[in-house]
Amino acid sequence: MMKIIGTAGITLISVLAFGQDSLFILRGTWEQIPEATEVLRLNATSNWSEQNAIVERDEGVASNLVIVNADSTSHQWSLLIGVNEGVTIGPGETAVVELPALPMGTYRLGLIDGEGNGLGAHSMLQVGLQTDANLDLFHWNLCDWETDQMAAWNNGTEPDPSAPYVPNYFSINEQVYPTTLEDPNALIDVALGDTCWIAVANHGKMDHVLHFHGFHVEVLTSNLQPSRIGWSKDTVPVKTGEGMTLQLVANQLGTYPVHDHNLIAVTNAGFYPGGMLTQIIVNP
Ligand SMILES: [Cu+2]
Repeated sequence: MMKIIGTAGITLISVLAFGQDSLFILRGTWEQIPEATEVLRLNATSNWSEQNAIVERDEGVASNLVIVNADSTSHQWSLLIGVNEGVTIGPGETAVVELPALPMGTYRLGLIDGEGNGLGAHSMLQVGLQTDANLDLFHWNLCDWETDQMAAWNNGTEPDPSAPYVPNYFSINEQVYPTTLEDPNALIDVALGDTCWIAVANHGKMDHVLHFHGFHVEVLTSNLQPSRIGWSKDTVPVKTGEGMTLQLVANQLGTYPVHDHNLIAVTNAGFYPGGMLTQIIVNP
């Protein structure tokens, strides 16, 4: 383990080789959800952002990732959630973890300790999705949140595991509608005839069933439902823990909603419209 100050040189060198190369575990406030006091995020720099940073890698190439735990408590990091075991990183410590060579796809990474996961420090690894400059690439980190559980973590207690799970917020890239429309990664804004890819990761406890108005999307990759690769549907279930890559061909003009088909997931604290709702805008 190295001290934080020791990572500067490593970060500088490896940024040249791989692009986004460090993630900082940071604690801060989340303006989107008034009931949430402090949350945790994976940020690209030591500056706080309420949106988790994504990591991009080339297909089939192993690499390193530097994780800086700038939080005051210990966390457990997993570079491929559900595949690799966690690495414990103490407060103020830095770990260099190796990312294996992977096939093209969208993968989850982040904290797997109760507090780290419950307060939202999780994001996606995009492998081999940046290859074509003509392709528009978007990403949706999906999550559901129960603010009572988050308050428990903030008070230093564990949420009651036997209590019913009643999430009251639903987000895309840590934004809830209508703010999703201000996020250039969540809002699909393309030109007629464009082909775009959408990297989707479900970090929540619920499955999220995405309903596209106006378009059928094709499943290009999926870690939990590989039998659905190649399917072209207007409704796509994204299971809890899943990473999926979708292809959308913008073959008609207009503005179309896309949203979780669970009605509770298109509300903010019970008020419609909100939550996991964004738009596809196809321009002439
Ligand atoms: Cu719909």
